[in-house]
Amino acid sequence: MTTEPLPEFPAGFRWGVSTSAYQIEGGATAAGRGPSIWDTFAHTPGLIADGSTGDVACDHWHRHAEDVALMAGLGVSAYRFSVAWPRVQPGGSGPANAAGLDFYDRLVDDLAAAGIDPVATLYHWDLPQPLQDAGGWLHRDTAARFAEYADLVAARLGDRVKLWITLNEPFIHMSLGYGTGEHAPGRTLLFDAFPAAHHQLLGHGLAVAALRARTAGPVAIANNYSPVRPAGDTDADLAAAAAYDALHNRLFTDPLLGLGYPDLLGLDPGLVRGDDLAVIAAPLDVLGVNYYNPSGVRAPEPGSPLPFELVELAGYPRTAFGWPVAPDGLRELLTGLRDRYGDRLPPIQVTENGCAYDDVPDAEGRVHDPDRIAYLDAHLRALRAAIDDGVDVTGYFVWSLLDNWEWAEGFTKRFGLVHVDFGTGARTPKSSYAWLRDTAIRPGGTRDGRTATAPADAA
Ligand code: PNW
Repeated sequence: MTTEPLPEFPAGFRWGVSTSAYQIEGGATAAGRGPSIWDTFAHTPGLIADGSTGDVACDHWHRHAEDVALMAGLGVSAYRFSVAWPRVQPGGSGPANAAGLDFYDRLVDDLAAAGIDPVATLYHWDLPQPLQDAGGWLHRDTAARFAEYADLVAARLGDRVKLWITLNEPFIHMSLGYGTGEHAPGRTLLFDAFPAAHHQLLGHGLAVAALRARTAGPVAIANNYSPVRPAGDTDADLAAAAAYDALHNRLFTDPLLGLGYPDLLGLDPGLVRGDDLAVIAAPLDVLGVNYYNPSGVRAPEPGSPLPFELVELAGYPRTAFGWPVAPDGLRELLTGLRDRYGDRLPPIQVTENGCAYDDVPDAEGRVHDPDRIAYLDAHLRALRAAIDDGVDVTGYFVWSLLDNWEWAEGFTKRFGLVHVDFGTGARTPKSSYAWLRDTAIRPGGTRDGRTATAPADAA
C-alpha cells in the first residue's frame, strides 16, 4: 500500500455500503414471507458449501436498528439494500402483503432519520418459488410479474427512496442460476439460458416504466463487469476473449443503452418480440457497476460446448475466494464503458466492490483486516484515476456492510466491514470500517456537507 494520502473525491460523491435481502435478513417465514428459489436451493442437500441456509443469516430482520446505527457510525451517505419479492408477494403475484412492506417502510424511515439515502434494489435473485414453478425467467410472463411487483414497492416507498435499482447482476443470475447451476434455481442450460437474459431485461424495462409512473426516480440497474484478458495473442484466443466479453460485459449493457444484442452470441431472434428492444432501452439515470475481478480467457478445447474457456490469471494476489486482486481492472472497465458507449452512458455509481478474507477476532475481540484495507485503498485510487480520465462516477458502495450468507459458499466467505458471529449474531466493526470512515469518507464525505466525526479507535 502506498503512503500517499488517498486522493479526495468530488464534492457530492456518494459513499455507501451494499447488502441483499436473502444474504442478511433471516426471518424466512416472518410476516407472511413466502419461499423463494434460494430457500428451495439452500434447503436442497449438497448445494451449499457448509450446508447452511439463509433462514437466519445475519438476523437483520430483528437487528436492523443496530445495523442502521453501524452505517451511521461509518459515515456513509447511502445504503443499498434489496427488497425481498417473496415478502411483498409471497405467491409472486396479486396484491401486496402489507406486513412485508412494513419492514422496508420502517427501514427507509430509520435511514432517513440517520441522514442516509435509501437505495433500493428490487431484485437480488430471490424469485418467489411459485414463479419458478411456472418457468422462472425462462418464461416471458415473469417480466410482467416483475413490473407489477415494482409498482407495489414504488407505491409504498416511492416518496423516500433516493435511487432505484431494478435488477442486480442479471448476468450472474443467468449464468450461474440458469447456465451452470451453481446458483438457484440450479439449471444447467449453458447457452440455452439466454431466455433468462432477455426476460430479465424485459422485466427491467417494464419495471422502469412502472417506477417512472409512480416516482421521480432516479432509476438504475446494477451490472457485473469483468475486463477480459486473453491468455495469448493467437486469433483463437482473441476470438474466445471477444466472445466472453460479449457475454459477460455486453449482453445486457448493449441492449440497455440502445445498441441491441451483440451479434456474436447467436441469440434466438424469436425471443425478441414487438417493441421489446425499445422497452429495454428505456433511459437510465445511473448505471450501477459491480466490480470484483477481471477474467482470463483462452480458446476452448475442440468439442467444448462453449466458445471460450476461463483460465486463472497469473501474477495477482488472491482473496479468500481465490479471486484475483486487480484494481487496475476497475479503471480499465470504467474507461472502457465510456469509450464503448460514449454519450449513451449515464453517470456511473460503483454499486458493489469488495473482497472476502478469513477475518477472525483476536484475543481482545478485535478484527484486523489489513488485506481488505489494502484492497479498498487500491480500488479507490483506481476509481479516482478513472474520474481523472473523465469518466463520470458519482458514487461507490462497498460490498458489504456485514459478513453475510454468501450464496453457494454459505457462511464461509466474509465480505463485511463488520464481522458477524453467526452463532450469536454479534457485530464487531473490523479495522477496515474505521479505515474507510477516517480515510476515505471523511475527506470527501458529503453527508449534507458534514464529515464523519466518530472516534478513530471505535473499531
Ligand atoms: C455479487 N462471479 O455476486 C452479488 O451481487 C452479491 O450478492 C455477492 O455477495 C457478491 O457479488 C460477492 O460474491 C457475484 O462468479 C457472484 O464472478 C459471483 C460472481 C460475481 C459476483
